[in-house]
Amino acid sequence: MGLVNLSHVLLKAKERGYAVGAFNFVNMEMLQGILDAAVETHSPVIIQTTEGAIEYAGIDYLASMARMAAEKANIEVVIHLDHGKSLDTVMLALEHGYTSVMIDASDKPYKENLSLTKEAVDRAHKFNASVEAELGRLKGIEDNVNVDDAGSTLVDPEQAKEFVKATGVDALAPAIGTSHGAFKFKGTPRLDMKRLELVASLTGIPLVLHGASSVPKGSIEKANKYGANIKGAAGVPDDIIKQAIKQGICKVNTDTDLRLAFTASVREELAKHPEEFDLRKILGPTRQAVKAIVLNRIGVFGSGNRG
Ligand code: TD3
Ligand code: ZN
Repeated sequence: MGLVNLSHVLLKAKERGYAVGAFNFVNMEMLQGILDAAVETHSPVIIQTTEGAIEYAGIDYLASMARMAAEKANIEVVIHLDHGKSLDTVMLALEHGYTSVMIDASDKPYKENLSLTKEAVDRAHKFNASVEAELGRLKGIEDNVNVDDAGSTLVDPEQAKEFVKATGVDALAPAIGTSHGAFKFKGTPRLDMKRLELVASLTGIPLVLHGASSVPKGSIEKANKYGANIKGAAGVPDDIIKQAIKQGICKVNTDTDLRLAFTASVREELAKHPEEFDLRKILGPTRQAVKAIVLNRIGVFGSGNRG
């Protein structure tokens, strides 16, 4: 109960065949919406912040809100650094009580990724924190960086085996065809499940699916109805997520779905109540909209009553 590290929740998930949701937050309403859903369903939960979120809100605010939320929740909560790009950010997160960090050197040459990850593992394990790394590279808007087709590659399973052995990393994010953001597929959504299965069997550690948002039609329609202009959005369907969980995915990252629900709700509240300027009246329903997304995701991941 309360604050635990990533291995603690993922090893159980791997053994029992479900995944734990990792949800990004940048403010109090998002954090509360996520936690409310996890507590209500007795689900373990991973709350995560990117470097961009830390730049936006300040790590003191984010870490103290997250620690307080974890301590008072009667479920297992992991506080995770998402896409940490340097050892400096990793150390900053560890010093602020994060129980898990991602070192994402997937844009660097393989050898450099390996040595940075190994160093992050040595440092994080001294704090009893876990480490996630990435091999291959996802397309899309990743935090503040846009990775195009040419910059993206899928994971090499044999390399993954060697990487995991050499670094002692606790969890691995293999690029298998997802991308960050709201525009993941042009045609039929497809992931490289064979590659995923191979990585799972060759590495034996819990795997992480990035760029996993489902991009719900309801959020897009609501946003567009109240003034947004979002066209051609497509996410990962729930049945593909379930298949990926069967094949070794134990942590599923969701950010875009929360952003879409949040902004669609704000648009709706402002449009429906043009006289309103009490923030609580606008952001109260918005917090509920975030919660509804997380409740749905927990249902898909099968993590309810495992907290
Ligand atoms: O790491 N993340 C979240 C942060 C970057 C993108 O917003 C994910 O893998 C989730 O990606 P998404 O865009 O599918 O929610
Ligand atoms: Zn990601």
